[in-house]
Amino acid sequence: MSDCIFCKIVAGEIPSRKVYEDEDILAFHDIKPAAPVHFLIIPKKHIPTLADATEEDIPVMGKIMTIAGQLARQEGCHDGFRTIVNTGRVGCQEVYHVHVHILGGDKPLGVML
Ligand code: IU
Repeated sequence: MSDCIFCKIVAGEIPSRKVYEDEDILAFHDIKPAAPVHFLIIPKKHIPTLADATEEDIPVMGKIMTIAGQLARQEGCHDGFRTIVNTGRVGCQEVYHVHVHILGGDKPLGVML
């Protein structure tokens, strides 16, 4: 989608600090980190919210969830992390391109985002 900021990050039109990339997904550091480790994992395909994901998105959404632990460890989360997906107005979603927040650090993280 042309006016989607995360699509622009995927296209390389806006720079990001990449954590991981393959043909289906991109992971990059959040510009306003809410924890010592805070990055986002997104599908390259524009899916506005988790509520818009369909059966055809099962492989990419599954990939995001199954690579999360590997990327979190790679970024220094050796004793767990939080995984957050904000969805829609009530879910306080700000960017309408589905993304999984990965948050971690040394100390347990309270309720956030
Ligand atoms: P939310 O789940 O939609 O509420 O969170 C969007 C996140 O995207 C938020 O943590 C922002 O700091 C982050 N973000 C970003 O990393 N890069 C950007 O260019 C923009 C938002 I706009």
